[in-house]
Amino acid sequence: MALTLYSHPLASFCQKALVGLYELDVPFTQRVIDLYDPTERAELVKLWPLAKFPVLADGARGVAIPESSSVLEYAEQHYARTPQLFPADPDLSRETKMRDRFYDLYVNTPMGKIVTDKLRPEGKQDPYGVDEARVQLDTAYGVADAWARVSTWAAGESFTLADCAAAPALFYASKIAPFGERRHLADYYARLCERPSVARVFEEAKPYLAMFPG
Ligand SMILES: N[C@@H](CCC(=O)N[C@@H](CS)C(=O)NCC(=O)O)C(=O)O
Repeated sequence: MALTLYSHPLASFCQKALVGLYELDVPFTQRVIDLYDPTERAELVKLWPLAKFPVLADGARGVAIPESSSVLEYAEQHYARTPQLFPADPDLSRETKMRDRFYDLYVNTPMGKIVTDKLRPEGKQDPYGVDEARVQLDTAYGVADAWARVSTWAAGESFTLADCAAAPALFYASKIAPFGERRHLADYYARLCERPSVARVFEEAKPYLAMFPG
């Protein structure tokens, strides 16, 4: 097996893939890509012209898989000993995929909008877009809080793909928009932080955290 994950320890979607790969206990090599380095960026672009990571390259099968959810689906299908992140039950499977989308699109994405606005050149900020993102994030917190009131994990009683998405999204989101009165969400986040795969990913990000503009 020759799996290589093109990623960066600080990048939230890469952290999602890392949590899942650690959960699955799939051996892989991490190729850390500095997107500001033209040579390293070109290496990623060769695999995925959109220059987004994570990308999982499988030398044995000659494929490169972009998109964090697809990376984990591929790893589970081809290399996991038992299905873990993708429930077999059709209803639970659909719910897991929906909640994975939810954490990517309504927590991670607005969080990214708020954070990256700080990196824009002077005069190029988008305060209206940031306000919209803050409203969306707050609404999403309400939804996640209601889910966490009745479920141990993001989509039921087992740790799934949706938790891989939730962990880094909530990690960064909580730094720029605290959970406040959302007690169930805060408890869920605390459970995530105690999960060994998540704790490992957050620990690996620590040396880079000074670069986080939030
Ligand atoms: N939908 C993609 C999102 C990937 C993504 O946006 N990754 C970020 C890092 S967290 C990235 O590559 N950013 C670099 C850029 O946008 O230039 C996924 O799930 O993998």
